[in-house]
Amino acid sequence: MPKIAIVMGSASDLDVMKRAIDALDRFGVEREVRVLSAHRTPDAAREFVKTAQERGVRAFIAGAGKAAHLAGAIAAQTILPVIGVPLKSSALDGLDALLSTVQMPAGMPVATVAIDGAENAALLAVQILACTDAALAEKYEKYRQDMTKKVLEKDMEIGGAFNG
Ligand code: RP5
Repeated sequence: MPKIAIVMGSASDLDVMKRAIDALDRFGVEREVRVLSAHRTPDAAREFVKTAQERGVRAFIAGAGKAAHLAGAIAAQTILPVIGVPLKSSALDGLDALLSTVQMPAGMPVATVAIDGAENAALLAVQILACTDAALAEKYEKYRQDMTKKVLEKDMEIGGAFNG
């Protein structure tokens, strides 16, 4: 079964990256979770990426803070899609990680989500897999419909309370 690899630069990133793990689990998508750093464990990170496709990995989610090079370093080693999650783990509130992750040079894309946007990273990964998995696409459609329904219920509730 196709898998998503979730990689984080430090164990201290887990609280936020857990949102990606939980979202994949909600859709029943298989995942591998690793703590690997572009700076502290470059050889292990490279080995993990180089062998990922043969294990069934179809996209990476990479979360890192500060000088966040993890997503870009992974993208440099694979042609699988890489989704970067800039994390708020510094005095600069994640702006450092956002710029480090999003400002990739031409020819080397990383799909960057919002600061701490781990859940959206997982949803995007699900959408990638859903392109070739009809059952997953159906689950995703249902998730979207449920979300729309909830917003419209709130519209009724709040509109009802304030519009007389
Ligand atoms: C980054 O530095 C990690 O992704 C983490 O967000 C940040 C701090 O790491 P620790 O010093 O807490 O291990 O590389």
